[in-house]
Amino acid sequence: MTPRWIFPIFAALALGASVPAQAATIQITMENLVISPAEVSAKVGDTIEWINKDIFAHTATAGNGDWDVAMPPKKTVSSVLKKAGTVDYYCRFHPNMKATLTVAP
Ligand SMILES: [Cu+2]
Repeated sequence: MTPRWIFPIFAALALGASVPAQAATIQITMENLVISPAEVSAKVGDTIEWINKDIFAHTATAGNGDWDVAMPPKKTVSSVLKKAGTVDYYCRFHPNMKATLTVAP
């Protein structure tokens, strides 16, 4: 008889195998009205975890209109990068919050 714990391990391996090997998860934090790091380099297929540590909402809004991520207070939102290029982005509520995301193909 197969021990019960074997099945969750197989399930985890199967999930892991569906993610492309090189894809990374990069964290960008918004705290005290500052985006850090202010410059991030990533690749298409990478996941950005937008972490809002403030008690008010922020957005990460691409200056070129490509994307607009809304972060409720004290929440983390994930998005997957789909397009290569350098994008300057800002927070719609706090236009002084600015940063740059460079996405390689
Ligand atoms: Cu903001």
